[in-house]
Amino acid sequence: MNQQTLILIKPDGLVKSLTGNILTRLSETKLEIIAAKVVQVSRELAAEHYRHMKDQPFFPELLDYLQGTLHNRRKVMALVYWGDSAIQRVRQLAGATNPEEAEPTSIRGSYGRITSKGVYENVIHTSGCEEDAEREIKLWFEPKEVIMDVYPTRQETVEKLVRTVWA
Ligand code: IDP
Ligand code: MG
Repeated sequence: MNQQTLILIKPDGLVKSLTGNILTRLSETKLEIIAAKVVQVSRELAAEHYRHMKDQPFFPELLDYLQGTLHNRRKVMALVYWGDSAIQRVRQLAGATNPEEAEPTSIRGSYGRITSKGVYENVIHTSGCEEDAEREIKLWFEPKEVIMDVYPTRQETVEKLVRTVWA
């Protein structure tokens, strides 16, 4: 069954120059990239993305981590991959949440670590199920940024819209 899944290359992945390695690993799946961009993550976006972790003691550090303040690299790369069993296949390639428990050849097993502050720096995020994927893709991307019609859309008329265009 074809599915879409959100992947984030987290700031530790970018700081360690792992983008190429990670995309190469992901390309082995033969899944298709249907959206990609670099994002400067606001506190609000980080908190919404990780809202299921809000009662964890490490929640503030987790937000610092996703925002890139921990790594002095304030960006993440966000991608949507599409294809057969995309969610499960990318999760498998990513490995377990705890990088020390992740299969050594998985992305997290190869490149992740546990910091002294206790946050798992596990290099990538990848959606856990279809419901999460839908919520996360809609949180990170606008419909026009995704090149396939993965979820229903509607038209909205916006008046007096001020937007930045190239000068
Ligand atoms: P997932 O990223 O494998 O889906 P989640 O349980 O959704 O795992 O956790 C979100 C993120 O929070 C993880 O990727 C990891 O960075 C961090 N995290 C989760 N559990 C722990 C923990 O027990 N200690 C430290 N960090 C954790
Ligand atoms: Mg998760």
